[in-house]
Parts: sequence; C-alpha cells; structure tokens
Amino acid sequence: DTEKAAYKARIKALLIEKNAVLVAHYYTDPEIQALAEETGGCVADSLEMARFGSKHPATTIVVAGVRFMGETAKILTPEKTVVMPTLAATCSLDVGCPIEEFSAFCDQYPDRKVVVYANTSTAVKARADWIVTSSCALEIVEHLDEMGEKIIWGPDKHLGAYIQKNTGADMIMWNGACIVHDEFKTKALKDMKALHPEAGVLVHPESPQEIVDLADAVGSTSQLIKAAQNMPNQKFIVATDRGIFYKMQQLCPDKEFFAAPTAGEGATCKTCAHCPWMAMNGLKAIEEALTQPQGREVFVDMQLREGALRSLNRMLDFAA
Ligand code: CIZ
Ligand code: SF4
Repeated sequence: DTEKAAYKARIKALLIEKNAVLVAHYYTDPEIQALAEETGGCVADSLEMARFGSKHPATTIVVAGVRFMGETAKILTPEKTVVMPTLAATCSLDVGCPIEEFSAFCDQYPDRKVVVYANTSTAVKARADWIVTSSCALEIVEHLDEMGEKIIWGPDKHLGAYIQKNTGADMIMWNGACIVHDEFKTKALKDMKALHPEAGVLVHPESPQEIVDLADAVGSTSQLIKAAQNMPNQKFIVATDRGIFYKMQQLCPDKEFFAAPTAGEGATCKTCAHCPWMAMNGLKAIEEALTQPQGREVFVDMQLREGALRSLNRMLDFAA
C-alpha cells in the first residue's frame, strides 16, 4: 500500500544519505528481506550478516535481526556504526543464558572446553573457548572430541542433544531453548506427513529431538535453503521460522512449502513459527534507526569484545 511504499522510499534515500547498508536475517518479515535485497544489502544467517557488513564499504550497518546479531556485527567491525531497529529484539536463548550463572556453571567443570552457540551475549562469547553456529557445530564438536576434549555446551539443549547424538562427544548441557522451534509438535507433524507423503521434511536442529527424528534434512538456515533447492521433492514441510519461506520460494518458485505445525494451531496459523523479536524489525523501526539512532546503536565493552573475537575467530579459522 501507499504508506508502506512511502516508508520504503524514505528508507532507500536515508541509506544513501547516511552511507548505510541494511542486512536482514532470514527470519525477518518478507518485506524487510525484500527491502534489504533491493537496496544492495543482504539476507543471510547471523554469521553471514556480520561478515557481509564488515566487508561492505558502508560506514553504518543497519542490522534487522536480534540483539546478538547486532553485537556480532560490532565485534567483527568495531570501527563501524551498528544500529538496530530496536535493541529490545532479543532471543530466548540469549535471555536464558545470563553471564553470571553461565560462568559459575562453567567454573564447576574447569577441565571442559566451553562451546557456545552464536545466539548469546558478548559476555558469554568472551567466557567461551569456542563459538559455533548450527552450520559448523557438528564439525567443531567432532574435532574437539577427536582431540580428547570434554565439553560444556550452551545454551540450546535441543541443538546440543542433536550434536551429542551425532558425535558421541562427552557434553554437559545448559538448559536453554528457542521459543519458536520448541513449539513444533510431533503428532501434528506426523499427521501432516501422512497428508503429504511426497513432501520432504526440513528441520532446524533447535527443534526438539522427536521433530529432528522425522526430518529428511537437518541443518542451519542456509543449509535448509540449499536442501530445498537440491532435493528432488516438489513439496516441503519446514520446521523453522516461517520467515525462511521468502528465500525458499524465491529460489524455488515452482516448489510448495508448508509450515510444520505448532501447538495445535495447524498449518493455516499466521502467527506461529515466527519469532516475536524478529517481527519487531518493521519499516517504521528501520526508518527510526536511521533518523534517530540514539538508543538504537549497538555498543560492546571493548575488553569483552577481545575475548569474544578470540573465540569467534577460532570458529572462522576452523571453517576456512
Ligand atoms: O534461530 C536462529 O536465531 C538462527 C538460526 C540464527 C542464525 O544463526 O542465523
Ligand atoms: Fe532466538 Fe529462536 Fe528467535 Fe532465533 S528464532 S532469535 S533462536 S528466539
């Protein structure tokens, strides 16, 4: 509609005027992802977002995602201004893993390597020995296991259980979960599979084990998008945030995608399987990030940044 078109036009002009680039996560609303692409920004997972922003010549990065993604961008690129539509966009994994408690937990097992998921604060990243994303977690834990290391894993218990099952590594888990992926329902998914027996089932490993067990492909957001392209199926049932359908449909225009069922609401549900914090990245908030950056700029403590960068670089070097 015309109001949205006006917002988009103003944001496009502001991005140029402020020498800024918009990077959006796969889980943001489709119009936000489209806007990021139209304006020369990117749509990506958390790590690719941060890398794109650090390589881009813009001096300001607008991160449409959640808080830890803004922090990761700032950790990699402290000389740039990083703003977010709202700093209140958090993540249940980050909220459920406060540094004081997590650090005390780690202190109980000094002989273990601390491996944390990217969905954490800068302070938790600094406390860790390794940071992993769902794209590289299996390989890194496998490597540590082969080196004879025992592991403390945080914060996502489902991703941890998936990795533990597939690597056999000795892992002690922090008890965190993603409120979005934790909602997928096993019986309803079985019913849906019976209804669409030809559909491929794509599952993000933040989902409960019984959901992962029903998958044809398990992986990070980028890995699931690739699976949708490469698998021969014409239909897919997808257990991750529905924001991902934007990219899947764009890359596979002839294929059909169904949201995996959550909490009994069925496949027609318009609000389920969508992260409420990702949804805070609307057009109005993006415009405000550019016109009123006060209170929307991401800062990280420089000492913590050093520690977080060390564990982040360990992952980047491993992946390279
Ligand atoms: O669930 C999330 O927030 C994911 C998949 C983040 C990421 O690494 O892109
Ligand atoms: Fe966090 Fe889950 Fe939202 Fe991702 S989808 S940002 S893991 S709450």
